[in-house]
Parts: sequence; structure tokens; C-alpha cells
Amino acid sequence: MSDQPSLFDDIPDEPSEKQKQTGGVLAERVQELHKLLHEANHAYYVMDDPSIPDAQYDRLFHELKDIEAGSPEYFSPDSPTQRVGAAPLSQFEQVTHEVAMLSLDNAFNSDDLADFDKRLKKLVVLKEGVAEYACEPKLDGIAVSLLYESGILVRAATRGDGSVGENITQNIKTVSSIPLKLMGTGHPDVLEVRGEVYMPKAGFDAFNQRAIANDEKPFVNPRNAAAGSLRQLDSKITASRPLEFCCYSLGRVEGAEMPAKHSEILNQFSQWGFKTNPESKVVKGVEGLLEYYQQLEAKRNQLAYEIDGIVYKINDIELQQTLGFTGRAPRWAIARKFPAQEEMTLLEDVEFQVGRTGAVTPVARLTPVFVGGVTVSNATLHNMDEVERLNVCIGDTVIIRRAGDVIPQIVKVVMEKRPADAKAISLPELCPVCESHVERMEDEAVARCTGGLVCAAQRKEAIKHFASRKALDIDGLGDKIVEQLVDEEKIKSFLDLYRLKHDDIANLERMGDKSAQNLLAAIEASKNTTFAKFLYALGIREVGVATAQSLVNHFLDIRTLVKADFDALIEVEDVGPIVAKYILQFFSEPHNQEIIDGLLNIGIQWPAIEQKSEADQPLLGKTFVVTGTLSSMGRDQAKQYLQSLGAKVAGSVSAKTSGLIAGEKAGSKLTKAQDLGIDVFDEAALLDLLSAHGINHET
Ligand code: JCF
Repeated sequence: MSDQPSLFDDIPDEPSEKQKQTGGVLAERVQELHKLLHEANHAYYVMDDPSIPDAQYDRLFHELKDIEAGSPEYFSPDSPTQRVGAAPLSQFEQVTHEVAMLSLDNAFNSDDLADFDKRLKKLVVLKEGVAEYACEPKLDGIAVSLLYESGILVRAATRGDGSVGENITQNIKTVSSIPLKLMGTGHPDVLEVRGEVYMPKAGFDAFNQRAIANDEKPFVNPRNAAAGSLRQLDSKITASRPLEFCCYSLGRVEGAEMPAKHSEILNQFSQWGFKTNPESKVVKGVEGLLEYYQQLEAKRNQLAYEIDGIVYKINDIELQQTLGFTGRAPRWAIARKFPAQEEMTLLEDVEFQVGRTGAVTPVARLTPVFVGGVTVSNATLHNMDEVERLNVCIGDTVIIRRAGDVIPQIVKVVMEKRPADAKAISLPELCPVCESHVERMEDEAVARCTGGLVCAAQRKEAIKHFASRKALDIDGLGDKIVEQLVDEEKIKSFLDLYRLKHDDIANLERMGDKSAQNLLAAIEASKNTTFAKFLYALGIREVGVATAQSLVNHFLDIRTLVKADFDALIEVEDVGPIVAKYILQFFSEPHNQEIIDGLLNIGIQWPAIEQKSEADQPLLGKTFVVTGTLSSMGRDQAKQYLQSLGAKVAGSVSAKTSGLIAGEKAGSKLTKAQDLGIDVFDEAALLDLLSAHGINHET
């Protein structure tokens, strides 16, 4: 640790002796607690940079709560204790907006943007001939107005129809990134700040996961989640939702001059304690508008919140006033919309697909629809619980959502459009591929075909897995080839792969002599592998790359592994009772034993693994995550190096992660690691770490 003074040194954690002695100073302590808590709140929620430890925040918070409980005269509406919600309301009161809250005109393409710019130039004379625009992401949430009098938040309202909204002050006070009291100086007597309340993607996903686990209804999208959370009469419910606020414009102002540019007003807001969007930017002319669009669209999926477009505004406030408004929208602003992430379409049919482990998954066949930038004609329904939860039938009109790179989801059925002949979706009793019985265990959402490797679908998936890159890595054995080989009954098991003849392959569709030769060579080459890859290739349920590596590290050779009993298996890091049971089941199946013996007999082999001493494993007990692009090696290579030093390599960042290796273009994992305060290593730091442990990677 450095010997610099701690951030936390001069924060009075307790009332001073003087305050304790003199009775009248409770008021002083209350002021001090307000200040400390407001500042800590701002640091945490607005600056994303915590200033005091959580435990200290809690102590200060409870001290204030106790004072307020014992001496109600010290309570005030801007007290930091108001963040947790107040008594439920019976209804929301109406609020009239003195300055109307208008919506924005839309632009759907570059031509619309060029027209916007041209229109402006006809209406006003620009100093340099090009307009200066303030650009920002258009948050997909709920517009609200916040009214401050003498720096204190006195009222918050929804937009409503633009002239009359609802008073949601109680709820808004629970949103931590909204100042209850303005920071800094020079506050107007009356200040109305407008912006968007939204639910960040991570909070939305976590909320929905919990809702589904508790048999409650999830929200369709983050916008509905924000709206639903603000619409609560009980502000304690709002307080429990992960909402944020970002400001974007000025409403009423009295008693102070505001800056002459929109971008400067945002800076002023930021100094008064509001969150403003860090992606905001000032650009010039049409070129600037288009360039900002390109930049932000490329970034859209990496942002922590959903946006449905970009807002462009003339930056000069005087010009804004000259331009004025049309009926419903300002002439000085426009919203460039991104492709919609939700569309309606028809669920034409449901088919059941069988996966490698026999999981029978309902897949929706849809009337193709353009959503989130691609045409979608299939969507997984996951399992029968999901079908029930959605209450979806064949023939229904459904809402499809495709956000970011996530696979398309059916989020809702449009019940009003359900036809009289809508057909219920039922799990088939027999496997659609092999006609074995389909079973669904009591405590499992997933149904499975009991056919095992008798089932051609499971065989195909098992062989694809066996040949995949992280398994035996058989180059050229693509999905289509596996499917043909299984359909023509050229291969029934992994073993048959090694018995394939030149003509078996050369006669397949789109194959020839040359590609058959190459594939045979690749199959032959796959015989030299590693124990971990071989184990992973077998496709034992729940045994992924990391678990396979743990098993190898623990048992060292396959003879010891196949003889291991339950107690020995759960000794292994990563292996719990469920996985142990799957491993035992797999090795006790005579058919699997034959295949393993067969594979070893045809010559599959790997270098023997030597017992490593603890000294050879300096990173034992540490877990790393590798993300982004490394220029000197692939991520798999980096993983192997780390594992060879005893570290575990995980797929996602959590509180247990010891370090994140972040290459170029690292995305959400980097953000999460930073949020959690986890050490981040760039490529140079990784190479240093490796070389400190005797691994000198040639670059
Ligand atoms: O982020 C938004 N949804 C957003 C909405 C941003 C803005 O700057 C807006 C807005 C609605 C109206 N500005 C206006 C004038």
C-alpha cells in the first residue's frame, strides 16, 4: 500500500466532542450528515467513483435516521433518508408543466438528417455557415421534470401528455443519481431540470431473472421496467428498483443567468450534481451529425443502457429560441432513430429440436420480420416452462425482441390478436428424431430424449462437439459433413470417424478428392491431443473446458479418473455432487467404456502429465478471466499459460475473479471488473506476469 493519506482520513465518522457536549449542536451534526451523505451518494451514483466505504455510509445513514426518529424537528424533505421511500400514496396528483414538455421529430436515415440541417439554414443565418450541434444518445426510458427551489428538490413529475403530468416526487427521491439538494453554487431560485429515468441493462436482466425465478412477471424491456417502477404508489417498491437519471435539458429557470450554449448548460448541471451523458459531443454541420451516428451505432451494444437513437440539438440557445417550435416539437432538435429492437410477427409453428445432451427444445417458426437490424425467422422458446409463462399458442401474434447480439426472444403474446383456432403447444411424448420416449424430470425445466446415441440428433451434436476446436479440433469436419455422414449411417460413434474411407467422404455433397484427403489427414492428426481436450470431447454433461482441466489436474491419468468414486470426484475443484453424478453415470455406461477403449486402441494419445508441485503452480487458487483481442497470442493460448501456472480461467467476471486480462476492444467484462475493483492486466502486464514465472512468450 502507498503511504499517501487515505481518502477517508478527514471524514468525521462520529460527532465531535464539542457537538456531544453542547445540546444545540445537534442541528449542526444533522447539517454535516446531510452534506456527507449527499456527497457520498453523488460520488457513488453520479461519478461512479465511491468516496467512502459502504459500511461507513451505513453508519452515517443510521445516525441520521436515529436523530430524525428521536427529534422530528430535524427532519427535512431533502434529507438523504428519503432515498428509501415513504408511506404509500392512494393516487398521484396532477402537475401542470409551465413550460410544455415537447417530444421530438424523428429522422430515420441520413437524408432526413440532411433535410433537417438544410431546413435550419433556411430559417436562420449561421455565423460560419455550418450549424454547431450538441449530440447525445437518446435514452430509452421515461422523461421526467425535476423542480428545485432554492436548490432543494421540491417536485418531480412525469411528462404525461406534455402539458399535464403526474406528481411522482416520492418515487423520484429514491433514485440515487438525482440530487435532493443541488451541489455547488449559483443556483437559480427556481430551476427545472429535465431528463430521462432509465433502468440500465444489467439491472434489468437481474430484475427479470429474479422475477422469473419467483414466478413473477418479467418486464418486456428496460423502458417498461423504468415506467412500471415509477408508476408505483408505494415508493419503497421504486426504491428497490435499479433506476438511474440522466439530465438533458432545462425547463423553467428564475433568478439566475444560464449559459448561452446547450453543452455548457449540461456542464453546469453536472457541477450542480446531476449525471450527464458522457457520450455527449458537440459537432459541426451535416458531416458531424453523420459521423456521430456512425460512432454511436458501433458502440450501441456496449453501452450500459438501452438507447433508441440519437438526439441532435442546435447548440446555441439564442438560435433555439429564434427557431422555436412547430405544433408538438422543437424545430431546433431532431431524434435520429435506430432500427427498432422489437417487432410484431406471427408464430406460424413450433418445432422441437434435440440437442447433444438430448434436451428437447421448442423452437418458434416465425413469419420473417426485420428487427434489431436483422431478419428473424426463428426464436428459441427455451423449454415448456417458458411456453407456459408466456401463455403462447401456435397462430398467436407475438412481440419479438432482439437487443444487441443476444438471440431473439419472444417477450409477449398480443392476446387481442389471438385467433379462435390458436393451437396449444405441447411437448411431444416421443422424440421427433428417433421416437424414443421424451422424459421430463420433476425438478427440471428441460425435457430430454432418452435415446442417447441411438438418437441421430444427439449423435450429430455429439460428433460435432467431439470435432470442435476446443475438443479434438478436427479441421474441415463441419456441421454439414457430420450431418450427412450420420444420415447416411457412415458414422454411429466417435470411433467410426477413424474408420472412414476416402470414398465415404469424397462422395458427399460438395466434397471431392482433395477435401477428402485433407479431412482424413485432419482426423489422423487429431489422434495426438491432450488429456483435457479428450475429456472435454467426450461430452460428459456439465463437463466444460474448465472442469475437464480441473479433473486432469487432479487425477493426472485416465485410468485413475475412470475408477474414481463419488467421494474422490467431489474433491475436485469445480465438481459438485451433480457433476460428480454425471461423470459416474458416463463412465459406468458399458457403451461409453467401449468407445473410450476403442479410441485409445486406435491410437489417440497425449503427453503424460507430471504431478506439479505447489512451487510449479504460483497462481494456484487464483481465477482469471481473459477478454478482448491480444495481439501476440490467442485467448486460448493465454488461458493455457495461466492454467499451466496453476490458475483457473473462468468465462465471466465475478467478485471471485482475481484478475482480468483485457486485450484490445474489451467490452462489458472490463466495465464489470472495474466496477468490482478487480485488477486489470493489459497485454504488456500479462507478458510481464508470465515472464516473471518463467514463461517467455515469443512475439
Ligand atoms: O434521451 C432522451 N430520451 C431525450 C429526450 C433526450 C433529449 O435531449 C430530449 C428528449 C426529449 C425532448 N430533448 C428534448 C427536447
